[in-house]
Amino acid sequence: SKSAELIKEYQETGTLSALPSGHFIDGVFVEPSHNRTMESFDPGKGKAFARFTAGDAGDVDKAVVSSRYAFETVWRDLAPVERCRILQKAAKLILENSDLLSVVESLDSGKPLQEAEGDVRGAARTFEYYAGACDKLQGDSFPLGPDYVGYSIHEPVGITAHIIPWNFPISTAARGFAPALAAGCTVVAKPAEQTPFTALLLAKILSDAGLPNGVCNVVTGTGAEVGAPLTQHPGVDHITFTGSVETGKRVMKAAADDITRVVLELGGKSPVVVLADCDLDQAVSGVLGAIYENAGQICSAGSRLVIERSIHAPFMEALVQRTKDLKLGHGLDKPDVGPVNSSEHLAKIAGFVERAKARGAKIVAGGNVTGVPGTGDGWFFEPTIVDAVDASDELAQEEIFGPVLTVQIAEDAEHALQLANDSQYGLVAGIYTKDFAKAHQMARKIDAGQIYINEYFAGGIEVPFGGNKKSGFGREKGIEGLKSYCKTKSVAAKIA
Ligand code: TXE
Repeated sequence: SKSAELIKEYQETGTLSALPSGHFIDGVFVEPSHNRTMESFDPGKGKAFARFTAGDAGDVDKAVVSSRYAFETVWRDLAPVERCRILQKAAKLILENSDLLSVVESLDSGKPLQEAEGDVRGAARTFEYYAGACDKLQGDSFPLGPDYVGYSIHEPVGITAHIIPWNFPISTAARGFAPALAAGCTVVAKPAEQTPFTALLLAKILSDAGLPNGVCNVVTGTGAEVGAPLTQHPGVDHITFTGSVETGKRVMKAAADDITRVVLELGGKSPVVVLADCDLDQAVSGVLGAIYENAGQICSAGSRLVIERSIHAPFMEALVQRTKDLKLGHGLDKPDVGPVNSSEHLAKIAGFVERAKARGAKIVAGGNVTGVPGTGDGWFFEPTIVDAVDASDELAQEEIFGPVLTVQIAEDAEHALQLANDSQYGLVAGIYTKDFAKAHQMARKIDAGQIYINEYFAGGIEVPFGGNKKSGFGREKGIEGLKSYCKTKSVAAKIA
């Protein structure tokens, strides 16, 4: 298969010839204003495998100018059905290029290849979903009586900036680009400096699908040199940011200067509430996937297990056993759990666990930085469980963003609800119980943007996604995600 060929090429040469170089501006790959590059690393080996362009404010400006011109001269006023056809074609081309996209995504982020393949299928599905929405952005008409006509239309907000993190590079790009383009907006994106390549490949695929030049631009580089000038650029009308709370605050402050619209998708410390009457096997599998998928580097990871005391012992026995059975490995070897994304991030995760050990924490699985034979100095952390953690402990309050599960024991369902809500974050929550009335009552009372009942990560692009409290605001995905890229204009006319 194509994947096997690509993996062979990487093993033999230490890089991939299909990697793009330069920024993608105005429909082509262009060299930067200053010829500087940065290294991108294979987290599974802890080794650089490619260089990419380190842009600056000058590159950002070119991309914004290109995006503005494309918006005003072609994309804004194109018939919605034409936008629909281009996005449909994009979905098809993403699937046709899925081997390349998946291998690059796995290599660059470290995530297991099978997870990267799922992300690429999800990206195609995102374009398919929003393709179908282009020509259904209907307004309302207003009953003003016989002497008036009143109606509303949804206009595109304009030039949209997308700041993308390293944990879901292609998924986050697709989740922002597709609704923005469907609404008639143009795009300037900055991928994370750890994972620049799939956003560039996606921009080229969109161009091949028929997207006019300048409608989707990608500028690579650091947060300080590219991200900050992009969020400060007066030509940008809307910012979609996914990342840390600290950077989110900076983005919001930059947006305030020009009253630029902003959607912030920040961190989480999401609870998985397991009640005594759950299906035990279903809940164990759910908790396992919630924390170890992408090595726990998911904003919506289920990083706190909140479990009723009466089933704590049998549940933990099963969970610890299955955690110990997980195989770590290089992403391209399709392990159960891959490396974490960077050496700095590995040190941050280890710091949380080392401090917990010093406080006498009950570590019942994992707990250490580790190696995988044949991977050199890859950045691996053992799948880890810390039991019986107090709600005030930093392990229960701070986002670790790694394969570390914090267990909090609840006396009953009421206490579980209280623990679930005891957080500065409010992104998602999981509930496992066979009692559906109880599940829905709890769903109403948990302060989070989305609730999963009996299947963590249930639902797809159809379901709005976003946070409460410090997890941010604004919603992506679903029709609500599309509306974020629209501004409503109402028209009222006297006709008599
Ligand atoms: O995030 P940053 P980092 C959390 C997670 C992680 C921590 C730090 O806990 O350990 O954040 O990760 C760009 N103006 N999440 O340092 O800085 C940056 O280049 C504009 C949660 O990677 O938020 C990158 O493209 N942009 C999370 C993006 O912001 C700036 C995903 C995210 O990086 C910028 C990632 C600036 N001043 C980390 N500075 C989630 N919600 O899923 C940086 N950037």
